[in-house]
Amino acid sequence: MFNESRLIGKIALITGATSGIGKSCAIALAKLGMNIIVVGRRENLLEELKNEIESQYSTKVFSLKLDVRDSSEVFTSLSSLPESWKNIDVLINNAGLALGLEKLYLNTPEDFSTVFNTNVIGLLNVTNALVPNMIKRGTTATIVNIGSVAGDAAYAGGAVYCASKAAVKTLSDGLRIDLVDTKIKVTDVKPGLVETDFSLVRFKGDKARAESVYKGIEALTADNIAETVAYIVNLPENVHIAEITILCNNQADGRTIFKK
Ligand code: NDP
Ligand code: 8X3
Repeated sequence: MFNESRLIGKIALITGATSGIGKSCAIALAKLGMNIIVVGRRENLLEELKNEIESQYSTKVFSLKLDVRDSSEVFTSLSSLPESWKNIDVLINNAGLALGLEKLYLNTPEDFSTVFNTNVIGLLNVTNALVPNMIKRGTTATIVNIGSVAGDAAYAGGAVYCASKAAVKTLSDGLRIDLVDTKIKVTDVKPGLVETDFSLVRFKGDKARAESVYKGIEALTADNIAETVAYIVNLPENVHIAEITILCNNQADGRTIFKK
């Protein structure tokens, strides 16, 4: 990790900041001196995080209750940010989820729509609402999309989620190409198993089933991912990481895990 922050006073917007990886990213970037716009649907958790960060670090937090699936809400909210919060230097597209671990043909339309509308359409909504102003400003900016090793290959029962994360990889690659004549960098961060509320959400509140995912293996933590994200956004201007895969020990890829 660098000793010095290049990011003091700059602004990061993080989607899905109410828990897990997004929350850890908010804290890690605040530690680097960034002002943070935290986005999520659970307003009370956004307010708690704002208080936690502002009481510990000399940075400001703007809390924005937003459902990333709702295009008009996203464009309206992001275009009406206060003047001092408009110039976003770092975007972390993190909001996302899986629902169920069923055979593809058993996924309900409600569930597969929610997964695609959050992981893919939500990422597009937020990105397209912010990138034009990043280009107009002409300054260095970084977009980090939280993909997954699940996007590299399908696994049993995970096809819908895996396809959504494959889309995140392709959108990241395409955006990097479309921004090649700018100072905007695009990185796809692909974690393996990270112990967060992810499995609790996937299994719709079944705590025992969610906990069993992380038994017999020391999974990554949200902080492990946030440290890597902080490293990426704090790199010198000429260094552009296209993609990074982060696994815990005893995980080899999205499908190969050894548990004790
Ligand atoms: P969490 O369930 O802890 O966090 C998910 C976050 O996404 C929450 O803050 C939630 O906020 C937000 N979110 C979900 N839907 C919406 C929405 N419609 N609008 C706005 N925010 C939304 O899980 P993780 O931290 O693990 O997940 C973060 C990202 O990391 C996801 O994209 C996930 O796919 C990815 N990932 C996770 C891995 C893991 O093993 N945990 C591995 C690889 C990638 P709220 O409910 O308040 O809206
Ligand atoms: C989340 C990790 O292994 O549950 O992207 O697909 S996994």
